[in-house]
Amino acid sequence: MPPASHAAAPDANLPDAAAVRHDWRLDEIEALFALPFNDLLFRAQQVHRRHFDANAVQVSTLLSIKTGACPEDCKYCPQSGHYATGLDKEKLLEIEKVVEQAQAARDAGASRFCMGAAWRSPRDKDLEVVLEMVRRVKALGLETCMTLGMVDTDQAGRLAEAGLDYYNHNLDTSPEYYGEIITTRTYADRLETLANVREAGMKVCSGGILGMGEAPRDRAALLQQLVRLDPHPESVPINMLIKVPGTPLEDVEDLDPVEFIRAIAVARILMPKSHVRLSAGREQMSESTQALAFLAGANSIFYGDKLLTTGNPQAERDRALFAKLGLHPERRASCADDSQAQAGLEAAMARQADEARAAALAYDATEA
Ligand code: SAM
Ligand code: DTB
Ligand code: SF4
Repeated sequence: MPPASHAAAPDANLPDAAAVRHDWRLDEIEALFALPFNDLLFRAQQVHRRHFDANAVQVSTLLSIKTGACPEDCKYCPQSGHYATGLDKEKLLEIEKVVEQAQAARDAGASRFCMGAAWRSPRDKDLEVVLEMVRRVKALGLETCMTLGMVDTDQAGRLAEAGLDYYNHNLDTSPEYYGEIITTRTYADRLETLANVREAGMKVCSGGILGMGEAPRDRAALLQQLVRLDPHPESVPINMLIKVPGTPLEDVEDLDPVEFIRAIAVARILMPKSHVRLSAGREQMSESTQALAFLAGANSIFYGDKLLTTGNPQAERDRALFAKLGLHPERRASCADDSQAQAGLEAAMARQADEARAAALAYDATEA
């Protein structure tokens, strides 16, 4: 596993075919989706290499700080109070518990800590606690991200003031399909929250979920909506639906992994400078599909055994995958110097790669 010091810089000599645009038409986006798979991936790789080290992956860890009993009716969500998913609901976690988890995530090598709450929007008394969580997690040297539902301008301003780096709020699907999935808040509400986050000066994390029974056109229309945001979201999570028993989408038909990879590649082409996150659904995905996602331009993951309430690949499995693919964790832009944690993850990965090489050599020797 090459450590980050061997990282290749973005290649400025590659053609800048996909200059940053916000006016992509739906037919143009659909034409990208319709390209032969190899052509699409080649184009996405070129864009990717123009702007990023193609072997670096940003690593975030998630924690649910308030679980379940959500008043919203998002049909995909195990935390909605409208569906019987057998989830144990929990009150807002204590600040010390959050700090403890953030420290563990940092020590395991995460560079960003994302905290999620099952709220329609935060209440004032909750926000006070959450602001303190931001300050404390940031003091550990981690980037901070929160997803708390809708926020108004005042709430966004206070979060920004506390030092929150990113706010996650997903558009989830196309405007046309949206009403099939959520009825308790509108698409316009979501766009307003994103505008409030941007105005407060925070970085925007916004993406969606694929595999909810949407049509190919809806996937193109979701990406078109994201592209219209100016500037583009810095982080674009692409989730594959996790079909949780008890939710209305538990039996929806599987999305073909090739279609999922196409969406990642198109997102990469449309939003050349954004981090595209291969988000929920990795535990159910083969290593080959994940490898294709990285080839298509995904360059961020959630790392750690749990997402909010569902499973994620074991950290050890991810380290092995990174070693197998020669990927390395991306360093934080604001922290060019060695952070202990990054060094820790790189060291763990390097060890794993050495072990794999040693095992291969031993095998060769017995064959000879
Ligand atoms: N309650 C807040 C909100 O919805 O704005 C924040 C937490 S919510 C769980 C964050 C995101 O997780 C959702 O917008 C959705 O995109 C994603 N998500 C939830 N359940 C999912 C599932 N079963 N599969 C994939 N993604 C899911
Ligand atoms: C995002 O787009 N995906 C993450 C994060 N943002 C908050 C959440 C995925 C949740 C998957 C279902 C669960 O674990 O409850
Ligand atoms: Fe609530 Fe967020 Fe789940 Fe929707 S996605 S039900 S808002 S926790």
